[in-house]
Amino acid sequence: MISRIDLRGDALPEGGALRDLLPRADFDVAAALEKVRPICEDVHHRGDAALIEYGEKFDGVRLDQVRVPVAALKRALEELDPAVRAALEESVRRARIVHRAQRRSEHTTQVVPGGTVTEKWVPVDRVGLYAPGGRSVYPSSVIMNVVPAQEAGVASLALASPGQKEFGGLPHPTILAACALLGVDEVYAVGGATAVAMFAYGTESCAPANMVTGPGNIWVAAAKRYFTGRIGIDAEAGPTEIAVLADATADPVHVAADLISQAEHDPLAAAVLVTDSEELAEAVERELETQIAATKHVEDRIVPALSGGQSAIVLVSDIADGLEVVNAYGAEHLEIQTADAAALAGRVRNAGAVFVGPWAPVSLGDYAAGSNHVLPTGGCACHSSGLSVQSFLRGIHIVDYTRDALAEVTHHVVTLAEAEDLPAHGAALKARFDWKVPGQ
Ligand code: HSO
Ligand code: ZN
Repeated sequence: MISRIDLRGDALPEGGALRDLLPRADFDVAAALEKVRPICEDVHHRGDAALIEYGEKFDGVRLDQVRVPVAALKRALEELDPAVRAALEESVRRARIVHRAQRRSEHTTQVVPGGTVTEKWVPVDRVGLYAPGGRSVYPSSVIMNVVPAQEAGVASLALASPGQKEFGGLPHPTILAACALLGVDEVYAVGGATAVAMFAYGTESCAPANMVTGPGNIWVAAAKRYFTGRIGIDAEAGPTEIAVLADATADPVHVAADLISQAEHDPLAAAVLVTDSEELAEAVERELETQIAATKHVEDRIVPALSGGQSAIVLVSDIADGLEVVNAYGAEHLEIQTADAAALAGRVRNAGAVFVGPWAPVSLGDYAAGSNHVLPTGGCACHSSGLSVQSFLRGIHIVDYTRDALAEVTHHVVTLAEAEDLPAHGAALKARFDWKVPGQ
């Protein structure tokens, strides 16, 4: 079912050429952008009326108002299964521990006597979070977005999630319950690209946000791209990915289970095993067949994900080559299941998150490791990080110089301004002093 790519034998190609040999899902955000643009502009011009019309068209629900009443949030929490509530609470508790430790403190550097630069960290004023509906109702993702924003000190947080027919047009009750648990009471029954447009432009019911985060389908990714520059975004999240770097010591039962765990998300999800052991590859192939027979979401997601061009077993000559392959791939999630997993993990350069050894499966990170599960996909791990407190902060430099400190450096500023043919820049300093070129 899963294809093989054999990279044993010749030396591995370098960088980009190696990346081109590796599988990856086709996620064409640029094409989706053209379809999303008129919808976003419609929300801009017609506000809530457009949101209500699109809700009817795309989600099949006719709303009187897009804002979810606070009473509905409270009710959802009251009616939540107590075991689910306890698990969500534990997930929140662990995520808070990790994200609280990420908070940054203000730092002042004395550059010269009388001249300081202070770096101050200021949270974004207002953030819009998106939580998908349909196939992906993930209260855990609400936690992973809300906790870092709250720990960063974001004062205004709103969440949007598509209205669902079977819940009277409200978003899924576990999404509402997660919001109530986290103290988010501004929730909108709005889905997909229209939710991003609502947050970007604002409507009669919803004030505009400075930033939009949260997972979503290709339409959400396209809307985020459309508004980049106007608002901040976390990332254009693509289908989920797991790569496992494993040697002969790995347990094929664990490896197969972990590959299936992420294939379960989406027919476009990617599961990639990189190994130097043909025996392990064969055992994992057998295990995949056995375990798939006993799981859910088989035909609609797992089989297409594993047999799609985005998934593969990659055979390498040795684990050093395996490390090169996973670094070239830059997986959203990377598991290391080798004899020296911790040492190898320290040599990983490109991955959204690294899971070390047999007792740290990706599913742990999805729910309860304390780490964030909103991570860069599609190879973006080579330039971006997962969601964190830092994602919601802006660093502002505060420059404070005395007269003497400014006087001391004026000749350098004037020289550079003249070199750039910008004499007025230099004049702005000279105007403050009875200034002559030193030594003349
Ligand atoms: N693995 C997904 C997150 C998730 N898993 C939510 C379960 N629920 C992307 O990191
Ligand atoms: Zn997952």
